[in-house]
Amino acid sequence: MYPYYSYKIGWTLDPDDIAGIQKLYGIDTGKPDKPMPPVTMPPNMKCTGKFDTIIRTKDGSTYAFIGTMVYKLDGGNIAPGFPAKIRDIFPGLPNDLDASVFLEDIGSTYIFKGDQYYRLTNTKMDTGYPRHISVWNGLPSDLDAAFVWSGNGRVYFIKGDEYYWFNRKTGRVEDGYPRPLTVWPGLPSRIDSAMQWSNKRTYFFSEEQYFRFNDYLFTVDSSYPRSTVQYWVGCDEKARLEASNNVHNSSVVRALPGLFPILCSAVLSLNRLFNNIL
Ligand SMILES: [Ca+2]
Repeated sequence: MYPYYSYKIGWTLDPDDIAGIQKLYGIDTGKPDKPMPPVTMPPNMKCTGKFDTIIRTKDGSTYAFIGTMVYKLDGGNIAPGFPAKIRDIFPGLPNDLDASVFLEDIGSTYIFKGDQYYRLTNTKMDTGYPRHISVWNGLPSDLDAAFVWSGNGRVYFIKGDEYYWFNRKTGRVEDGYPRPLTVWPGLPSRIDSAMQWSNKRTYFFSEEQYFRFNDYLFTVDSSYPRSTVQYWVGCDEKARLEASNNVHNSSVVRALPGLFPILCSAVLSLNRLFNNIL
């Protein structure tokens, strides 16, 4: 892998480059990537995209928490029975959560509030929780967000305008942290929630907007921020049409024969092509 590429006729990528691209974007199947389509809120619910925190669970589900309520985002629609009270879906979990992170290798979801944290397997609280946040040696209480960055697999926590790398091997916050959030180009000064989604991309949520991070260019993708309400909560028809157009555009690009090897030889252009796909 090199920091810079220029295109030459007949030149091909090294195998590790191709493997890295396919890890991020998947192997080309000739089919369009499926964007996250807008979902429909019940007519009696207020439409808001400001999440306290958003998580994934071992069974592949995605949940967004807002105050006392939780939304399950299932296959592009709100799952039957949602939005629902947190206490009804996640027994023992409090309202107004701070931050959360899913550790895929052990299948556990960790949720933080104040100076306490909770460990869950899917929606079920594991025995012996909550515990004090001091178990996470070096982390402060009252966190804002947490995530596993898809670029290196490390666990990061955000509080205010600073972030922490929690080193899972040593069991403590790494020396030299916290560092300023400005290290992550393109992110706003305040993050409400963050998540590595099932597509292995890392998303940051701030107020009513969200940002998708480009792990190769190490900055926010150029067509972001976008409206969380439109693309994740899905309250208006405009967003639905835009998502539909993105599927169509992706189909046209992917249908060109032999295009994928050429795209592999121009990594920066490839990333731009994905800018319109959620
Ligand atoms: Ca938060």
